[in-house]
Amino acid sequence: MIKSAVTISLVKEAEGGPFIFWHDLAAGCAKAAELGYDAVEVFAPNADAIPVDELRGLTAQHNLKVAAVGTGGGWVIHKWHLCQPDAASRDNAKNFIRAIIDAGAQLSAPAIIGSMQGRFEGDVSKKQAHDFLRDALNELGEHAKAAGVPLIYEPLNRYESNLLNRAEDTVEFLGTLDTDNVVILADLFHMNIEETNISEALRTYGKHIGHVHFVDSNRRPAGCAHMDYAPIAAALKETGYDKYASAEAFPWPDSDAAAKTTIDAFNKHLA
Ligand SMILES: [Mn+2]
Repeated sequence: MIKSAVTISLVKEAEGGPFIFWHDLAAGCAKAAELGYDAVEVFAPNADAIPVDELRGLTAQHNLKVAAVGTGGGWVIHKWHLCQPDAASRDNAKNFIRAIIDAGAQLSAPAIIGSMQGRFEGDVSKKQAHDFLRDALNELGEHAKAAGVPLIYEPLNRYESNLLNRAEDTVEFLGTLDTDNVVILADLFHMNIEETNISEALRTYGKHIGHVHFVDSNRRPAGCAHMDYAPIAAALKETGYDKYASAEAFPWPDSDAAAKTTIDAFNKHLA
């Protein structure tokens, strides 16, 4: 059975971004539980800002899980990523992610590498960047394995990264990793931009899918644009997907309405 989740951002610098709830874990968890969500996905500025004990208490109180934790603060706040030309910056990025893997693991929540993957540009060739990404995913994937959680890698659309945008390229790249602990985040917004056919791409990912960002084509909540969810739901169910569909979308028209719209779409298509 696919489970529902909703995002809570604690990152001041990310304001205006695609997260449903903002800056208040207690209020976000209470609303998520009231609407019937299974879990929350938490985006914090850094590992130390993930309040592990508070989250453990809130999720226990509301019978929720923590679906995943984001790592994008390293990019949004520090402009670090895994494909920068100098080793010191790449190490900063890896250390930042490693600490978030450890914090999330205390809540059984895997970390997501999205914007921290970076891009190739300047003196860094595409091949060099893929080598940097491969090394980082191998190292961090094994680190996550030792902590008891998978590591989630999120292919982004072409306007956010030029490393891996499409399912067929991503699956081929996954085949070159030494670790078996990296899973894919299928974000329907990114896929709508890049894929010829979203449900076919989900079948291409198949067993590699470890998390879904459940959102509409314009990054508003599911049900607010022209995404066709019936074939998407069919493809996910066909692959046996049983992890989270998480609302990572703009809080449109406001946080509470966005959370309600998404859980209604989840119950209609994915439950
Ligand atoms: Mn996403």
